[in-house]
Amino acid sequence: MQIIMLIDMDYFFVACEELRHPEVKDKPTIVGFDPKHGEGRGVVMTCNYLARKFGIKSGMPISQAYRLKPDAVYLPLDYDFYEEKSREVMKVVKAFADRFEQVSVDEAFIDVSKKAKGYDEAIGYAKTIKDEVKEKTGLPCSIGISTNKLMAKMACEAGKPDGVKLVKEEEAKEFLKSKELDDLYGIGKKTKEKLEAMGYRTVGDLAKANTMELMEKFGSFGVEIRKYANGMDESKVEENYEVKSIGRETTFEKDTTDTQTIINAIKRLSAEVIDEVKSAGLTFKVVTVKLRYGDFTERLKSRSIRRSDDPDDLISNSVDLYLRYSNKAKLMRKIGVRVSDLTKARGQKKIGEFTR
Ligand code: DCP
Ligand code: CA
Ligand code: CA
Repeated sequence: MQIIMLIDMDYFFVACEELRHPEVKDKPTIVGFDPKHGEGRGVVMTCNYLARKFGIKSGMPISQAYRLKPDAVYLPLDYDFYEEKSREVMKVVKAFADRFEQVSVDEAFIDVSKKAKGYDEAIGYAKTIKDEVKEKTGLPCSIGISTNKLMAKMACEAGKPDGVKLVKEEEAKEFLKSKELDDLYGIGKKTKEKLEAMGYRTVGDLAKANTMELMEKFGSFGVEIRKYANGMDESKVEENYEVKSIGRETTFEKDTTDTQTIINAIKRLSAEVIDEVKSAGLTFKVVTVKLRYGDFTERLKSRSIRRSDDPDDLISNSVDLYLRYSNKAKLMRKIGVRVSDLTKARGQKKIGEFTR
């Protein structure tokens, strides 16, 4: 029997902030854009569980969060710091794994079939991992345990926060039955709407759905989600190496301070980046702009956004990063646009070999 675990950090960005601002620990706390007393634009990246009690959640406009809880603690995003913590966490987790696959900044699957024999041992092993992560990094996580990746992920969600949750193979169908369609891994908003239009309401309905009908509507993806609905997933935990990125840069013919010239270049570079992202079937989560001036000083500015493969998201965020952080008085020599934290559009695998 395979034993697969998913380790996912709890309220990750805010948990990282707690390490250096212990005073926010007992307060509803949000990492995201500046709320500017309710006038701010942009979104909540994440918040702690205290803030979630007020209805605040990831992806919500920061102005809405502010209306819900104006006296919460609002902290700006420091992606470099979270990545550093992420690396520490992953190093700890990896040491416990037979096979290790990081799937996002705060999440990794491990195959521990050789290290933990049977469910009882697996629970003890997961607790050890959880304690070790906490001890070495100071950060809380949750761990889902099952016999495949899908169910490990679903178990982890159910065990949050600060939980270790096992779903045995024989419990999988029952466990999934009453879940909402978009609670199931692989099903987003659009697929959910289509399934609902076909008369399916819950994951249990989908599990019994007519395969031919799903094929007609969704092709092989239909067969795949029906398997998921039955708790089945044959994908392996695949070793991966490092976070890769896709980027383009250009050097201006003549160093320039002209905003419009620079914005046009950003648009062109973004379009090229998106072409490559799409042809590889990927989505991205982090946008980085590189500004190199005539005096060879350089600025790199990054932002984490809602996962996307949309050119408009890339253009608006990279233009905004440029407008916010460039020194307009200096001549610009070179500009670059890069996306990272790449994931397969319909999977959640992090992809290697696309750096340029
Ligand atoms: N994140 C983001 N934008 C989103 C959602 C999340 O930038 N729309 C970031 C902030 C999160 C991190 O990614 O801290 C991990 O996302 P998770 O979905 O795992 O959420 P959290 O770790 O914040 O909370 P949970 O305890 O529910 O896992
Ligand atoms: Ca998390
Ligand atoms: Ca996560």
